[in-house]
Amino acid sequence: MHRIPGVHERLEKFMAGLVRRNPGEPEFHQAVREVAQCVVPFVMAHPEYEEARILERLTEPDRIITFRVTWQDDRGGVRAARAWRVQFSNVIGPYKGGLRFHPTVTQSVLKFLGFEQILKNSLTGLPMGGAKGGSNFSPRGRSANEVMRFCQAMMRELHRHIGEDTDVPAGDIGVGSREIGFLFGQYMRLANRFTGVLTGKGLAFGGSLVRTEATGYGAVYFLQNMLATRGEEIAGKTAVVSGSGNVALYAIEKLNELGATVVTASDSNGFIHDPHGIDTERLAWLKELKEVRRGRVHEYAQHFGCKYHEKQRPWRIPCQLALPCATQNELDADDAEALIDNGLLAVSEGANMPSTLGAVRAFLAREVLFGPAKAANAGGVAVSGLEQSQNALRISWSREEVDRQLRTIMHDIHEKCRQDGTDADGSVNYVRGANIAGFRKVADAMIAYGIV
Ligand code: NDP
Ligand code: 2IT
Repeated sequence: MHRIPGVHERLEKFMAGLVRRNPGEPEFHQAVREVAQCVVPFVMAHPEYEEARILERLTEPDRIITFRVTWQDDRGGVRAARAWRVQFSNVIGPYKGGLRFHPTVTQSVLKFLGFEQILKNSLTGLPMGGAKGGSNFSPRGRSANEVMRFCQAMMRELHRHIGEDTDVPAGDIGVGSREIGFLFGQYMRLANRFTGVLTGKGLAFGGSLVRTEATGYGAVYFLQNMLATRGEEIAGKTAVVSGSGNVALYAIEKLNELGATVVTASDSNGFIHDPHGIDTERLAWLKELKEVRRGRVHEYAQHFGCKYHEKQRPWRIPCQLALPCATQNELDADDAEALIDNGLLAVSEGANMPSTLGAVRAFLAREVLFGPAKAANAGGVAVSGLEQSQNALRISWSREEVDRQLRTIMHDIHEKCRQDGTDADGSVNYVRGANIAGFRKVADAMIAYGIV
């Protein structure tokens, strides 16, 4: 990057301006810096992007809708939460991205997620813009009726801003098929229209086969593609996975199917270490625990007699494959060094921005195969895009057909990363590849539109 004179100054000047314009938003600054480190030299080498001020325009959301959600708990108490929809860019398609319900949700978190989503959606090759939304509402410990009332109250405002050709939300942390059902039911009641306005829907009302599995499966397909560049495969390897939600569970399922031994899973209270491996039978138990009983991961350790490490993360457990699938900044530079010292070969990010900038730097410096989130976890939104296509065509494709398309999309994303990320020595920097390939398509569309 330092080959072009003035790159460092241009990057720091750009970042200083961004930080000044967006005070108190550290996650957003972090996500933009990761992209800008790769894109600034590229932009400087392409005056048309520089003159059109693409990077400055792309880091300013089209709009942010903020609203209050008032709802009633089971005891009749009145509750108020804050909700957002960050409509970041619809340059290459209608706004698209998930909704997150978690007490840690802030405008900064949703801006980082919405910004990442622009480039991720671009990489899928499907016509989807970037957005994200959610609320600081905490679903933990709430009854199904409370969650339903919250979803209905949120949609009372959100329905004005979304539509199948405008903005199509989906799930993320704390928003799974149950919440999408509540949100969709309320949208229909308010709009009196049955359209593909949300993705991740139930199979009975327009959902796509393989959407539930898509993010986890896709992260493993991406990992397979990266390993193949070094003549390696998943079979026989030990994998460490964090999280125990939608992404983690189906990453574990696919890793098992391909012959890896997955030895960890976690939640925000700690992780379990099961040297036997979370095999098919144990995974079925874990899925029931998380998806049906909505229990905690420590119960797995009690049931199967393995170790539970309270308030710790799983990165000190030796492995060749690491898949962070819980949340942002869950893996720092020290964790990265520990993983590398223990023989790490590859990382595939199931979660969004799970590795800190220091961790990413460590992985790249030590030539670990590192699949960044916007490439590695794009399978989820890609199958959301396929759900939109099926809804528009009013048909449903088979499991085999959707899975085939998912594999092809992950393979193609890997190829795009290779094209834009191959260094002089032949190694691939997937961070640079993903950022530049994702950026170029959006930038070219912006140039075509003129000054808008
Ligand atoms: P879920 O709500 O299904 O699961 C989230 C998991 O992460 C849970 O195990 C949860 O534990 C843990 N977690 C959440 N917040 C924290 C936290 N602050 N600290 C530690 N652990 C935490 O969400 P998903 O599996 O859908 O999402 C996981 C990640 O994958 C997120 O980064 C999301 O943005 C990303 N992602 C999701 C996609 C999807 O299609 N669902 C698509 C692409 C990316 P606990 O129960 O204790 O909160
Ligand atoms: O981060 C993500 O890509 C998602 N949560 C999925 C978004 C979607 O629209 O399916």
